[in-house]
Amino acid sequence: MQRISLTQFLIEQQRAGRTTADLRLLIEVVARAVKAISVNVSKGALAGVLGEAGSDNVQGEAQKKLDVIANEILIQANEWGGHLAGMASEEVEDVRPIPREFPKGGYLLLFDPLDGSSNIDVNISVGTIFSVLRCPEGCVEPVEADFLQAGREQVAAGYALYGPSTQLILTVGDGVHGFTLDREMGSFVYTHPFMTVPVDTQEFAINASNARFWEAPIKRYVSEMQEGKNGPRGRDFNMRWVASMVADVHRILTRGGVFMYPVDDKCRAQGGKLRLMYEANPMAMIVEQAGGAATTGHERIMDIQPHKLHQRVPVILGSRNEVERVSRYHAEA
Ligand code: P6P
Repeated sequence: MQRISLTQFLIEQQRAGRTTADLRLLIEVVARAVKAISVNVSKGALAGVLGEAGSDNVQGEAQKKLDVIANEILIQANEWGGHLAGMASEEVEDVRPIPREFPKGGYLLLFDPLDGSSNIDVNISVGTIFSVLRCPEGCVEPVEADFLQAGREQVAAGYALYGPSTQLILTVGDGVHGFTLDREMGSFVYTHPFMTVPVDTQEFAINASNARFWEAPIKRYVSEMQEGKNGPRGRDFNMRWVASMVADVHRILTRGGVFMYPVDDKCRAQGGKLRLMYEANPMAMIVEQAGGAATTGHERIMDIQPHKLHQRVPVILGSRNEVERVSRYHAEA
């Protein structure tokens, strides 16, 4: 089989008018950065990159050394890239406009540099999530307000999964495409064209230790799945929870499922657990482009008008028929 590289794929997308040269080159810079992150993640204990960094991020979460390393790799790679007007990171309080003296482009890049990093020290898959928006016309030094665009405005979204193999999953608005890192060649090879989420599933993903905090629709939905063929669903289900959104979403993209991090009594004050701009929105774009659905239980995630950069939202995404069922239960409550 002829091997197609990420570069060739992106050039084809550009020839078909689905990306601009600037967006193609931006994605290539991000791909190079995630290769460098993959090298650091895979070294583990050999490179002294495990454990705590001794600092907290803007979320008040203790940073792992690899959180800081991944964040620095992405910022340094993209600062010089010449395709961006600004960046925003889960790890950094404020947005980062590209300095005046640096080459600039017309896009805004948002990212969670190392999602699921609590799994690093136990050698479980983690990932990088990114989202690309257009910089508003005439904006030279973007401020936070310029980033606060609904998820439907995204021009590209993707994630890297640092698992048994390193994969890059990408959409530029024409389906979802997967690439696998060939470590010997140092290049991403196009291995998964047009990934789709099956509309039905046997699997659900939720942190069941929060059950006592859930709202009634989620309690109803999960208990029906736990009742299996003895209950109203008439069939058995399985549960998975990696506590690494990228790993859970990738499994769902590969074989179906429904991922839930709903609002509950524990996280209601923050609006939810997961962050809208660089977790929920990019994953929502990917899942919708793959034929799935992504809601808060009440509304489509990509229709939410953000009001702050690090805003949190409830997330229910995956196999369309299951996400719609959860939404129905919310409407009936
Ligand atoms: P919990 C990782 O910290 C993360 O942001 C997502 O990757 C993951 O799905 C979720 O939080 C796990 O949360 O409460 O199960 O630890």
